[in-house]
Amino acid sequence: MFSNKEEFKRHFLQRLEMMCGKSFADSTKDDQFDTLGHMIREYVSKDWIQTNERYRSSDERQVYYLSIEFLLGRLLRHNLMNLGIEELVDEGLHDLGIDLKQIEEVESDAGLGNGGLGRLAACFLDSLASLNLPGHGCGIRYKHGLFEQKIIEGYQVELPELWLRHGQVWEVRKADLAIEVPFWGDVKVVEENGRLVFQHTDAEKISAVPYDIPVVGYDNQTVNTLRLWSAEPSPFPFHKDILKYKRETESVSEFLYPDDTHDEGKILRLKQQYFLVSASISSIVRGYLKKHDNLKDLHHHVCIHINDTHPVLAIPELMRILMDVGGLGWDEAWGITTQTISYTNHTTLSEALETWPIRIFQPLLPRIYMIVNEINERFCQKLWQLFPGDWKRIERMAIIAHDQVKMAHLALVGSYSVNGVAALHTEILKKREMNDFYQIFPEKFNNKTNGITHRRWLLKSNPLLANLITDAIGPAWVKQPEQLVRLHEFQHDSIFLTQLDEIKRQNKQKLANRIQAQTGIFIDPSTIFDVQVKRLHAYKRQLLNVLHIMHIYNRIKEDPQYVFHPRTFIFGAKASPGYYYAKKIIKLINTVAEKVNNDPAVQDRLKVIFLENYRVSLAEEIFPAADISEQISTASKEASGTGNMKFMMNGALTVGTLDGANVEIKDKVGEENIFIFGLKADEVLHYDGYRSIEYFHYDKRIRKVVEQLTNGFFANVDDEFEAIYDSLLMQNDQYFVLRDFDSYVNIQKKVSQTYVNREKWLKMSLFNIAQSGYFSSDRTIREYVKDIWKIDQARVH
Ligand code: 4GP
Repeated sequence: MFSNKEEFKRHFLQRLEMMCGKSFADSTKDDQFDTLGHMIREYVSKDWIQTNERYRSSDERQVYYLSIEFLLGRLLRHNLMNLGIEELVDEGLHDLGIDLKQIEEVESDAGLGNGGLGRLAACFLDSLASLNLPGHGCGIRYKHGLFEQKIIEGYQVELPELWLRHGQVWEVRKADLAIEVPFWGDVKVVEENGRLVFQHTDAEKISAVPYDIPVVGYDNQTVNTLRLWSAEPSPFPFHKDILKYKRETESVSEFLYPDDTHDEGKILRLKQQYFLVSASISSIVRGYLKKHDNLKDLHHHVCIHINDTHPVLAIPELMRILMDVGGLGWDEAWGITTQTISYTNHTTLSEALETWPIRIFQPLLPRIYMIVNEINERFCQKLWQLFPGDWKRIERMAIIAHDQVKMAHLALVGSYSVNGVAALHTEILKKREMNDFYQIFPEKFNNKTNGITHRRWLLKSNPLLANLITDAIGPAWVKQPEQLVRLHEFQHDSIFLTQLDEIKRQNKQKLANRIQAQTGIFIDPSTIFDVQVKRLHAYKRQLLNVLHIMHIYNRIKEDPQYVFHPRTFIFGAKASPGYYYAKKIIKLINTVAEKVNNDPAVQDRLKVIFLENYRVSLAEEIFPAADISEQISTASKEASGTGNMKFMMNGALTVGTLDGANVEIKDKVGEENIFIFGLKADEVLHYDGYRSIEYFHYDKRIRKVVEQLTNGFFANVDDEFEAIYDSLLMQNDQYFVLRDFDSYVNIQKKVSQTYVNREKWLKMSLFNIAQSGYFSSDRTIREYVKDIWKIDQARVH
């Protein structure tokens, strides 16, 4: 297509005129992005076809990663980089008077996810392709990804996200591969050749149309596929009210996570889950049967990995296909299913453990319900044999109990591997949350500490640092991130440390410019950039951070001589639309910001910024500019965290509790290179007699900030923060914010003292970068391959 700059330019100009029907001189940035995007998509076609052919003709086990979320972000720069044509394209466009950076900004983020779980899936896709592994993503092509957040008068306002508004350059629609997914209706049992056959009759069918997105590996000609399913009306619907049918059908892939607080929402959510699973498994089986006569050996050739419980219906769906379509008996089908499906748990928070009322589940998915019921009966019989008479235990462990289907139990029973996402999290699953299951299936449990793709989160998003690293240790780290340890050689190299300092300063300046452009607020890059970016949730304790800011503000006001290194506190967070408390915290952050940023008494010393609409592309600008990474969840509550790894890789130092993967970050860098504070997980889990009111009474600093929530300190907000006040005092502070306050204030003092010792700080920062290779998702994926998926390992090493 093009192999040098001149060819690229020629093609680009030709293509632009043909595609847009206008001359180059008249073209807009959108036209230029579209043209370039399509060119690059076509550029990868040859490798894409070859990769697929290679997979088809090999006998290697294929991994299908089923996830209700894929938080991809933008793909243009990432693809150019992985293809090794970034420079060529950049220079070619430059010759034409186009700035690639500006073109990049035109691309919408593919925000098909809420947070960590969805971003992890996207990092895994990159690592699978870059490690040359047969790993395919299966998800839903939501018309609207995660809502767009606007902050209006300090409040979060949600607008529909419109990533498809200008079309999608990366996807290829494959209408000929559509699959019909049945809902509602009845199940008829008929006898055929002496065998009982189950027929799903009178079903309402929805057509699942695949859109394939290429997943380009780094410098290896491997192009994997992310297949996203879109819900469309079946081509030959028999329906009285065709418009209603169309509307209802399309709603299945309209929004990511529709509100599920009402039954209407619940049905839709469950529909989405079955839609994803049914379409994906039918397509997997269809591909498999092209090469094999029957399904008896499926598990030797296919792994289906379920990312949390949302796709857990893969278990009964595979059973259905093996039995009703493949003609296998229950035992054989069960043997195959339980050697095909593996499962990752991402949270122990009980509100996130999904259950579905039978009254919804059974009519919507009649055949699937029968199978789940049978799985449950057999499982309970097995439990009865193991624990005769122990009704309590059986009731606790049953898949169906109290009119509810428990999705996590189904996952635990029907998969061969269950993993947590950080060592501490897996231990908590084994010892507490899933202990009943661990007792009977100890061999299923294993840990896979999360990782992030260092290609997006360092090489792409922080080119200055990436270049410094490459100049120092050569380029091999890009393929072997563990080589970052070689940076330790530079611990005493003052020139290197100065360069590191200068790069951080430049990245901070860049972010400061963006903040000023966006909010009008001037930020001084010589202040400490102290950053907390993640979903807004009570357990993540953004509140602790805010109370600390209020405390610092009070200190400076009380004593203008108070020694405090100037800081800029930066937040980014979306709250679930229905999560009242989280939205109040956003309002609180913005109210504190308003007060602090406008008070001349603390000017130059304290700034608070809330960056609206936190998303992947914004994150890429934030991580390189951070000095401090706030990872302050109540210990035991954050399964792993992955932002913590992105900060570390970009040289920020962690202020954190011993929670999730923070524990492993601490193990890698040593206590002297991280700021740990607060209760430990065991202390939280076994805390005896916590009374938050005592902390309120006995600690003046706490009393003052908590009272400020409601005493008119913030003008014009009356009872705005009552819910927060109540959570701390009336509801006894479930997340131990007041309990950890003192410890947090102390560690923050230590941060300030350390920061002024530049040499020490830079050495700590370098130490973190050097140790961050372990947290590459390449390492994580290698572990999945070795312990869970057991794909031919020869290729991975
Ligand atoms: C998140 C966990 O909260 C986070 O600790 C973890 O790092 C991430 O998954 C990836 O494993 N969970 C979710 C969710 O995003 O929706 O449950």
